[in-house]
Amino acid sequence: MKQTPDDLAIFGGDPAFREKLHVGRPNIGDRQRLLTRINDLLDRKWLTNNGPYVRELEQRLAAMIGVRHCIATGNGTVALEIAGRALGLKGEVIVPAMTFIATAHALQWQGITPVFCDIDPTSHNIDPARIERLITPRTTGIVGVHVWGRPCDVEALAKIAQRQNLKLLYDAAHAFACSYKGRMIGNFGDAEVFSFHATKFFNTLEGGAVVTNNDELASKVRLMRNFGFADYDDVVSVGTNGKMNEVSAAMGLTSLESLDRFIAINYRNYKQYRQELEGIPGVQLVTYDEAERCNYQHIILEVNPTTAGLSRDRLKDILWAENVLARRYFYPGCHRMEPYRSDMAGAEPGLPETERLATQLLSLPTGTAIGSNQIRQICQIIRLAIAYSQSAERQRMFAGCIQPTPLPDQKSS
Ligand code: T4K
Repeated sequence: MKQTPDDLAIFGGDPAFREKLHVGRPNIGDRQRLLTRINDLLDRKWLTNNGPYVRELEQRLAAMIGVRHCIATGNGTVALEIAGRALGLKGEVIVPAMTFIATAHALQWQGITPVFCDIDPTSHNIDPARIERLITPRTTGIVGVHVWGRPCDVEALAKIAQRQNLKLLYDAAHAFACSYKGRMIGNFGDAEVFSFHATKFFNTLEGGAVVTNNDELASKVRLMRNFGFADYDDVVSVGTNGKMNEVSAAMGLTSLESLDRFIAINYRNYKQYRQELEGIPGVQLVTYDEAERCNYQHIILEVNPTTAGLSRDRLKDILWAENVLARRYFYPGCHRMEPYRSDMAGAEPGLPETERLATQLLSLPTGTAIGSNQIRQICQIIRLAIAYSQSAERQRMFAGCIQPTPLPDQKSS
């Protein structure tokens, strides 16, 4: 365990960890059960196209969420594209910029213009108070994102959508197994979309789902997921290939059996981070409402550079030197990425909270790959870095010591 700032790797100490600690390391359930399922599906020779594992997974997910329809897809992005298309989104759609780029791209990919709305600085979710001023005659919908799994203000958004006759879709990529006022996420808006990507706490390797209580919408989504085929040789609508394959569904069924364990580990990690980071000036952990169901899959730090005496980026560099690959989710905000950055060139984005938080949030490793001892060390590194940087004299040295972060090298490790 590092004792003094001089032990920090950024100043020449040994890195705290020999192996890199990633954000988003996949959780894997019972391997034997997974392999048995994979053997079964190979024997069955039914590998994709609405196979038995996909149908079983859809039923289990719908039952767990308490929603009428669950349509499994190849990933969360295609689920967003299909749901948006089935809802008839076109023209302009209001979205937060504080999200993964897929939320905006899923619209833009279909010729829909995402109109970026600022977020509430407390919840990090789209701010309902700022939506109506963005509505134009071309606006057809709102896409809310339950960032970090903390629900959007679903009541306020429903009122706006109803008043303005807009469709309401939720990107619930972070919010699988979370609830709002006891009702599971998946039951709000016209439809909600999950991602079951490898980095999500519940994963199907790649995967996603559209969930809805609207029967007509569900039928449209099912058709669109499979090229618009209603039957052999019978195409009744435009469609794409959004299908989930059987290996992914086998992974999903296996992950589902370990869901409670994954959540318990995430919760334990969250509580430890919370306890260890308590009282460190300038860093605040994003907290969760423990009265609700929550997956606790994101450990998000908000770094106040004035109080902490160092910026989020500097803290990230210090952690990376220790092989803790903390991530700047979501930086720099969708509106500062292409093609949106060029489309808005010269225009004032009008997203002050998004801009500020994009420079202050840092995602830390959690999940089944991270243990208590590692969390203790990560928090100690943060504690030492901040204690050190708060001395004005040392701060100047600090500024000189730290080089810009290289591109993530985990892909080559
Ligand atoms: N909406 C929201 C709000 C989302 O967050 C996402 C996805 C979507 C929509 C779209 O859903 P999908 O179409 O992806 O189903 C990652 C994920 O690729 C992405 O799924 C996720 N959000 C996003 C938040 O994170 P990157 O570019 O940061 O991924 P990458 O490759 O840097 O991986 C992250 C870390 O995970 C790395 O440090 C290494 C580790 N990792 C990753 C993979 C794939 C592993 O240890 N093993 C693995 O197999 O986007």
